[in-house]
Amino acid sequence: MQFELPRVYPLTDATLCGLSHAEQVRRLAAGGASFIQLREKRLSSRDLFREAEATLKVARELGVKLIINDRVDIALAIRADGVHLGQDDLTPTAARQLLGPDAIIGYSTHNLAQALEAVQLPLDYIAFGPIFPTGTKSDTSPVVGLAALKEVRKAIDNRPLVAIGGINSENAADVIEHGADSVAVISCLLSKPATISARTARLFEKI
Ligand code: 3NM
Repeated sequence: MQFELPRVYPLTDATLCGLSHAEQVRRLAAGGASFIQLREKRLSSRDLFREAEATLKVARELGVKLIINDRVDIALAIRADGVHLGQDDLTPTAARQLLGPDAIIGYSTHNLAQALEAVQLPLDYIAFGPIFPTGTKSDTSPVVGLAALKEVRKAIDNRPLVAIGGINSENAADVIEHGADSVAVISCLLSKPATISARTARLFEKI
């Protein structure tokens, strides 16, 4: 479970930008992204499997690590680099058993108690959010804010910490200052498809 989180961790969103996940990976990688999460909640398992397979092919060509949101079965079937799990998904322990020691496994937490619990789990990174209000996810937990992020940083020691929710090029440096190793972002990179690569590069420059 040794890997270095890049400062910028983009998640794909086909509804928001209207592009295939594979094309999003191309554009994000052109801006410098090397670690990307495929996040897709609308498709049937069959269609998601096909999309994910096509996306992984592009990711491999570009040297990008690809993580699948929620779906351990899809990650396993396509041999993705790992999975990102929410509080209601298969447990990290079960996912680790299925995916093995080399898979990258991340886990969403939304309060200090969940983050502390996560320290005991076989994870590669802990995500915490939403840091700020976000319009991208409708069923988010309450906004946690920067002070809580700082508290989580202290509580989880040097565990890799990803901040998510409402992060953009204006507030990202502040988020890093409050203890995040990486910022996970959707709308600040994908809301305008023509500028995905440029926005990604700009976010890297900011942090
Ligand atoms: N998870 P944006 S917030 C997917 O708090 C997701 O766990 C969150 O999108 C959490 O960068 C969020 O556009 C949405 O705000 C992030």
